[in-house]
Amino acid sequence: MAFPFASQEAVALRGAVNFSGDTIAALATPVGTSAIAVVRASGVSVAGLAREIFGETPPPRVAQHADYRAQGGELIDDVLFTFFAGPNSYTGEDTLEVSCHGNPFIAQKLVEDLLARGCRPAEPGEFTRRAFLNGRLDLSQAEAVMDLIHARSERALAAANQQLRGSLGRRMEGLISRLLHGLAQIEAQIDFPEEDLPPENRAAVLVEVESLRAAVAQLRATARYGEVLRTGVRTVIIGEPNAGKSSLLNRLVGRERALVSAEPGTTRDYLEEFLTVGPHVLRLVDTAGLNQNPTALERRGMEKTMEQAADADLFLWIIDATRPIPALPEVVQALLGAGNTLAVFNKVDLRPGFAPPALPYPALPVSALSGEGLARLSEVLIAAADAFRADSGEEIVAINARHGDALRRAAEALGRAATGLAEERPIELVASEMRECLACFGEICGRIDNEAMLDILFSSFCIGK
Ligand SMILES: Nc1nc2c(ncn2[C@@H]2O[C@H](COP(=O)(O)OP(=O)(O)OP(=O)(O)O)[C@@H](O)[C@H]2O)c(=O)[nH]1
Ligand SMILES: [Mg+2]
Repeated sequence: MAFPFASQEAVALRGAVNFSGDTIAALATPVGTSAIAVVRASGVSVAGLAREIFGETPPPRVAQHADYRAQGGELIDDVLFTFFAGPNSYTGEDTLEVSCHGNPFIAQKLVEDLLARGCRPAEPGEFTRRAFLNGRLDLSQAEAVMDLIHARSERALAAANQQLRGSLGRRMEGLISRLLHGLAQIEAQIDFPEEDLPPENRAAVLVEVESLRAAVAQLRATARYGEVLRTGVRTVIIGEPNAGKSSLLNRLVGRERALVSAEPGTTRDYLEEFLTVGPHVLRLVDTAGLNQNPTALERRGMEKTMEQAADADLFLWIIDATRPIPALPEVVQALLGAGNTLAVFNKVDLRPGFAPPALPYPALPVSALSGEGLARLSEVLIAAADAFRADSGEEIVAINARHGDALRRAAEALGRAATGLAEERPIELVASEMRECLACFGEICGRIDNEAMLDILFSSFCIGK
């Protein structure tokens, strides 16, 4: 699983971050009552600690049953513990995992005992950070660990698993080797400054640079899907007051989440619920109705609706099938398009045989009351969520915002390199742009010497991970 660049990187970085030899410990499971809780420690003194606590150097990777006694001899719990000898552990260091009864008080006592024996409390994400620094994971894989923990849907899980297994790393390796190939053709010439690169070689490198630009653009296009996978498809329910927006939300999530009443203007503020549809998860937002002549309070509700609309991936425009199609405020109307909007004609129980009129959006008849049309609505929602997938490769590649930023800078450098080649600028300048692009590519999988950036990245993890 380790990425070929990662271990070289780790060697370079260990110096940079002053990789101290301390041993960290933390609770790896959530605080609360559960069947079991897991405490773990990682670092140079782990083997010694295991000997001290359990009276022997445990064989690696074998779960053992033992009494856990605190330093003072007090029995804390009977536990299962597993010792992992570095480098064959998650962090790459000697690691100890202790499973105790899932009582937060017991787990806390275990952690306190490990601290009393010389461990230091782990920072958020520090186990994974050590895994990265020790070359066990590249940076995109470390991020995938986080995605895996937070995945809420089948697709998000599949994408995280593939990234953990190096899908993005492999994609980047391919780009890096193509870039290096182009760069090598130029660098060879730089050694002979009196001769410029022959025009046919310039042309060949330009073709390669253009093809790399296209590949980078393709990868950047997966950012939207990445966001959709990581945060859910932001699906905003809009429409006239009383159209049945809240009723539909309740029906979809299967409980009385939002207040419903026959009085228009019931929903004043927006509310959010996660909804799993097939392999996707939607972040469903119910909003205040869009009114032609709002009162002051309704206007404030509508402003919130518009804020939500501005961030939407998808719109469910709920239209009361018993009434004429209402006009929407222009700012909202401008956001709707055939690719992001479903016109949902509600209350068709009151209009048997109703057929939706032609609109520039796919239209569906439903009844939030009877449930009619909701199975079809789910299918359409799944297809709409699938449509965010921009990459048709076998593996799901869906970049995150950090990757997107590095790729944007890579694309800019490639653009400047292409201009330089086309306009016959000095070849050194072209080479320097290509090296800039190489540095941006490298950031994605972890050729990073920026400790502040690593701090930000790993601090978003939980403690114990
Ligand atoms: N017959 C019928 N009535 C419905 C249906 N859906 C909603 N209603 C009724 O329509 C009224 C308004 O429903 P709500 O869900 O509160 O409508 P809303 O769009 O959230 O309204 P606001 O929050 O005021 O904007 C309620 O009396 C619902 O019972 C439906 O499919 N069929
Ligand atoms: Mg409502």
